[in-house]
Amino acid sequence: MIKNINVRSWVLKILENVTTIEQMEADTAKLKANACAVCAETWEDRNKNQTPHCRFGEDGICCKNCSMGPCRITPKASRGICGADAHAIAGRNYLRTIAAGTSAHSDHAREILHVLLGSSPEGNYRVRDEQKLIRLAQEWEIPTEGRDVYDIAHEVAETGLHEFGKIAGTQRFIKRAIPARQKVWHDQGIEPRAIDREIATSLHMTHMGNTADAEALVRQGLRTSLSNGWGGSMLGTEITDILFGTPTVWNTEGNLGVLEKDMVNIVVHGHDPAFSEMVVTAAEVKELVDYSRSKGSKGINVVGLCCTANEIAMRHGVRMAGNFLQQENAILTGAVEMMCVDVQCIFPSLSSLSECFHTKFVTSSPIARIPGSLYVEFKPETAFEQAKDLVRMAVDNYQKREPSRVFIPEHKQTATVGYPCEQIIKHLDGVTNSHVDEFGSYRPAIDAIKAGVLRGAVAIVGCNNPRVRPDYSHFEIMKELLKNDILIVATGCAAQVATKAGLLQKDAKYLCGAGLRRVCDLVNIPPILHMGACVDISRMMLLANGIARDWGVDTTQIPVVGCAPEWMSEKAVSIANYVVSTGLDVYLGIEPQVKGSSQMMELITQGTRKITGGGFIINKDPHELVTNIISGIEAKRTALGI
Ligand code: SF4
Ligand code: MSK
Repeated sequence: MIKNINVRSWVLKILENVTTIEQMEADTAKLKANACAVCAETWEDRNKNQTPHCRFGEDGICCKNCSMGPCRITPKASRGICGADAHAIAGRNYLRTIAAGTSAHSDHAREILHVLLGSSPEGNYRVRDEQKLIRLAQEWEIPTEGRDVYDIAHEVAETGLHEFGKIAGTQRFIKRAIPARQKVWHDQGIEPRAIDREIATSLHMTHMGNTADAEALVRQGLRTSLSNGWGGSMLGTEITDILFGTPTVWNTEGNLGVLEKDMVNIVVHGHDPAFSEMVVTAAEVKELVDYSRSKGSKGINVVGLCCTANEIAMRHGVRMAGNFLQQENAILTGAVEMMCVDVQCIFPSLSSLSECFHTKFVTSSPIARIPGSLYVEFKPETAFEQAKDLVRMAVDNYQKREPSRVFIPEHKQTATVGYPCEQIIKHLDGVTNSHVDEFGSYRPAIDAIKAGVLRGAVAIVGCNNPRVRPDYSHFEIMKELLKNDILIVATGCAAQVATKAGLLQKDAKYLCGAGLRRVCDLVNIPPILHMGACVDISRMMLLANGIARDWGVDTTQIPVVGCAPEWMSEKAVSIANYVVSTGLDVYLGIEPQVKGSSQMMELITQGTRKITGGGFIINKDPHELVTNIISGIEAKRTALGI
């Protein structure tokens, strides 16, 4: 009884400490006033101007794949000029989306591989996780005995780069999957070949005059997505760990309150840590810190946004300013001296918005050129010098800040981040000492699931999206899952919602059911495990694979599912497809743009189940979606007889 009273008072305390969506919205509204004061527009204004959205685009039934078109499917015109019907057009558009998402993650990985190829003990980029390098080299049968670390690193990089254009064979990482999964991929003809080949094949299949069969397009989508999840993204994650260290647990903070009134604020935004790591390191150089003090500031404050925030938070504890739809808000505080971006999820509007303030907006990659930005092409050989120049420029900009325009919302929350598979294993190992081999074991977690202490796990991933109330779906779904003893692993902007709300604190266990709370206590973890950036969803695939392996069943049987309540990017469509290909169901809060084809809707929700065992469940209402998730998990449990 006394215990229950304690828990209740803790729940009240935690609920008081959680930052609510209403509070986040109030901050945004105040920042919007800052925008109005300088006549700047934001995504809210542009969203209004774009509403209502084009129905043909929404339904995926507009084709502009040749110049006889664009062709749109209407009740009067059931086929395009070439004869393609709604199913062909929606299927082709869908496959192109997957190919684009795959290219983004994979090209990011290619860049990182080139950084590893150029790494040296005296250069800007060094090997930080030798053990992981050696393990990967051994996995790829690259000799390691008696060799210099950098010789091994360069051979690993070259071997990784071959995964993009190999003439024959399939992706090396698919051998990591449990045999049952490998068999599914083989039997269904969706084993991913070279990454570039899958992308090119997808574009070729969707060229005018090629595939018009929806199922064939969906199958190629699964295959292409696998070249991402078990190819490009997995390469990106592994090589990033080798270069910058495998993430460990850090305590940090999140939300716009991490910007400092009396410091030089630099925001790093995007995805490629090769850039942000250098900026973080440069900002710690004593000479630059002293220089910032000579300009009247109290020092240099580097914070992250979007997935870059996740990358540097879990490797350095750097604080996180927020997620995707918060990128303009950061500039609207009037307190950002510089925003440095690399690739993906960057609003081109940041450049004109920065002009309304003193903010320097710096682009750094030929992949993301934005008019009006200061373009400093980042090169591995000169990266550190370039980063120092940028930091100095930001410091010089500090005195141009207009104090009357500064409004930094107070809200920020503490967060415990950095749970890649290695950390999850280490924590589980600490409880039962069940470390069975070099990859460890998930048996303690499986035992908890079998006993019903934990009902299952959900990987919550993805962006936020003005089509729904930003952050709200994430927040509602997370709270409900925790209450129902369902562990959450999170990446990307979804993880940032948890950060902003305060759900990544260990004390968030008081919002959980008794079972999950007990697990959190025993294992000493928060109930939502931060696993990294969107490229790190490959870590989640290895987690699901490891659980299935240690359980002795196929991935499609375990009570583990994916959920993207507010996704928006092409990368997200590719991700959702590789999660389904891995055998897991994916619960979506935003409809994929294929509604205009009954065949495509059937294929993505039911058809893929016959191919991989997984499929989409789509529900725009977050409360209904979470009910769907819980019933899905319970159904898997029943099928397993637990
Ligand atoms: Fe129209 Fe066919 Fe050309 Fe598409 S490929 S634009 S449906 S004619
Ligand atoms: S940054 S892809 S908005 S998660 Fe990876 Fe966030 Fe989605 Fe971009």
